[in-house]
Amino acid sequence: MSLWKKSVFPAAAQHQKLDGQTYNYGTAGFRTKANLLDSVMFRCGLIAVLRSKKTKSSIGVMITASHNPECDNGVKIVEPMGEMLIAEWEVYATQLANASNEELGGVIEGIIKDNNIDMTVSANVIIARDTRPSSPSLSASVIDAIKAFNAVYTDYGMLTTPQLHYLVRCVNTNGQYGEATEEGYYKKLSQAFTQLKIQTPGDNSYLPEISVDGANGVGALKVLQLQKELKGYLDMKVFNDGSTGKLNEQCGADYVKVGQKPPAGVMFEVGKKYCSFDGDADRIVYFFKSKDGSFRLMDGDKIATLIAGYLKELVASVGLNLQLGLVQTAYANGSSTYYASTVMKVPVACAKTGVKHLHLKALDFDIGVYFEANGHGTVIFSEKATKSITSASEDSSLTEDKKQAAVRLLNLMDVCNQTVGDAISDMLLVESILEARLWSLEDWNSAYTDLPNRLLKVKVEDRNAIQTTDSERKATSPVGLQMAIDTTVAKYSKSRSFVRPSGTEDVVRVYAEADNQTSADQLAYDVAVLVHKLAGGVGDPPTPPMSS
Ligand code: NG1
Ligand code: ZN
Repeated sequence: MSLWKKSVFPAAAQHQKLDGQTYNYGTAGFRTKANLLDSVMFRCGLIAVLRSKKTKSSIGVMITASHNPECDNGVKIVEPMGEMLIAEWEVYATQLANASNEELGGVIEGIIKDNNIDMTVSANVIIARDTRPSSPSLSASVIDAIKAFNAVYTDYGMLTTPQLHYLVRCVNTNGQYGEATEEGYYKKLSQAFTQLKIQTPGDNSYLPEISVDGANGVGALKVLQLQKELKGYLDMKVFNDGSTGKLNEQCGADYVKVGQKPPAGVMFEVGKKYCSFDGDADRIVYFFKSKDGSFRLMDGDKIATLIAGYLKELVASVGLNLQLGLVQTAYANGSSTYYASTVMKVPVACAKTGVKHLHLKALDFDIGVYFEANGHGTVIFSEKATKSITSASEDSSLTEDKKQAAVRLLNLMDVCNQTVGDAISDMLLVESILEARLWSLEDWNSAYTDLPNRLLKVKVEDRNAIQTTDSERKATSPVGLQMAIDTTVAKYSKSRSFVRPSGTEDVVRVYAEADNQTSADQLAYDVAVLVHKLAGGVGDPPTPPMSS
């Protein structure tokens, strides 16, 4: 018997797979009710060790269910450079998660054989978790697996998802990306941010103050930590900090974006700046109260265009030959795509939902800005971009203006968390740009006006009955659905609609936009009815919009 079996089998016996449960490595890992996840966590611990042996690098495991309700939980595996687990290994993770204890040995052997893994190579796993009550015991299940494989691990306790991604990259680059500690993360971001502030002329109308909706999650705790470093530079007032409310309940980026309204627990006042994080602080949206009292949202699309526009200007003012591009998903508002490509003249690419897809597409550019409309995104700089920005910032033959612009780019690069979307880092990035531009949130928001839109969910028997192509913008199955959607869309002006199975919930999502809200609502409803009819809807058919 192989040596590992002697310790893995008895440990696995303590983490039996539940009968009748099927698990899928979805848009962002495994995610479901927390009480169904013990065996999945153990198996993810096994996968992390195997991946670590295969890559001969440290691998991350993050325990969180992001914006989902507190009773849910989940797990994501992080690659050596801080990216999401590669697709080929998602398949292995899924096989392992669905293997009974009897099948487990065979599946592990298969993975070892397929990948030629040398089991004598040492492995290292880095673990962190969010604030959910179920997270400590699920994290313990991951650790059981690592111990059973006799591998090394570091448990960082409670962190935001992007902090864990950052740490994995730091460890694997021997500190080149930053110091591999939580303090190192604050240090890197705050140093770059304060440098940018020092460079910006002092006497201006920028408001160095922001109210942060922490979604009652881990982001709230971490903003308070960062605040210590940014005293006198940015005043971050945290509400929904977890001291009373429940995680993601009536608060957080998803609640604000989907409901297009402010979160609970906020004193919503004119003239103030607000932002909302999600439960694991990898998403952010901004909002404010306009003078007429209405709610205004700056979502991921607005954040992306703000960042891309500013970076493009800086690159041009230094005179660098770097290709900057924007990556969005089909959920990006049509107005943002038009504004980016036609007004800002930034090339726009469309990727499938899920940051792993956006991240991959962003690698095609020297500077790739990627954002989901829901506020999940970041900027990545290629090696070429990093090198040319760094050397320009040190080039004494450049004019002072050009050099200053290069130094700004360098600092902005350090404010970005290049491993994954990061609410804290994105907030600092946005604040730096608003200050440099002397923009209020009203100024920023007026760049373009969103097309009215609606997002709906439809319950069906098997959501995978819906198959899509063209970055999820067209349905290829069930037969006839896309044709019916096209006919419906044609009835409305400036309209667009698409459907896809969610990767994190057992639903089909329907998106629609049109030139007015009534049409967008009606179109979404019409398409939801089509999905319910043609794709095996369960329960009552969708309810018509209020206005009709
Ligand atoms: P699914 O459930 O696959 O639509 C949702 C979001 C994604 C992404 C993931 C991970 C929408 C429409 N979908 O995915 O953008 O953020 O959750 O958290 O917002
Ligand atoms: Zn999240």
